[in-house]
Amino acid sequence: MDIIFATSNSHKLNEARGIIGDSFSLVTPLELGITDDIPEEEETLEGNALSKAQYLWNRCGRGCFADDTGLEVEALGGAPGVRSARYASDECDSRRNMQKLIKELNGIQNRKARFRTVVALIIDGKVTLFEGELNGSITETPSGSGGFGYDPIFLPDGYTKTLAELTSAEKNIISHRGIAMRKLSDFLKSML
Ligand code: ITT
Repeated sequence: MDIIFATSNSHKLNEARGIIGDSFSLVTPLELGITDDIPEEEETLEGNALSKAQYLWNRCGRGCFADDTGLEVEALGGAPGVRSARYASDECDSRRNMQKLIKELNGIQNRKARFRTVVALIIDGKVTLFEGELNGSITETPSGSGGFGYDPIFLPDGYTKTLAELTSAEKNIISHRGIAMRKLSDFLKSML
């Protein structure tokens, strides 16, 4: 079964293929020749995931899903949250985002954080949401070269390595996106 994953983030696509790629063939908007900048202007992860999936559904009328993920830092009242991609600037620069976060947490003892992913699926016009989260803490310096985004400064609870020091398979087992995507995969399989 073909399903469209409404993302322009190749790291996410690789992660999703590693999780549900055995059972479903994931196609991106770009692979379908759609180069539109899909809007992401809502105030919640749910709202953004839904608006991205809805955009694709309106454009193609084919089964599709989108995810929106945010890093929520307890001492910062849940920031950067829904603004994780553009925390430091509009350029979505991961290195600058991490630098800003480390600076904001300078001298703060409570470094608790969580990644939260919301996936919105639309099949036959019907919407279903799935969620996953990963608890951990923000390190004082980046470490590791795997993953993407904030992975080098995120230490999952119970681990001594950052997400960027884990293999992609290890990250997928515990990650926010891994959890949400496995729920999506189980749901899709139940429809076959
Ligand atoms: P699409 O909207 O095209 O899917 P995006 O990069 O904008 O891609 P999100 O809005 O979901 O993706 O994610 C916001 C940011 O959160 C993203 O740019 C990363 O900096 C960060 N992020 C998301 N998932 C992450 C993960 O698994 N590990 C580390 N950082 C992550």
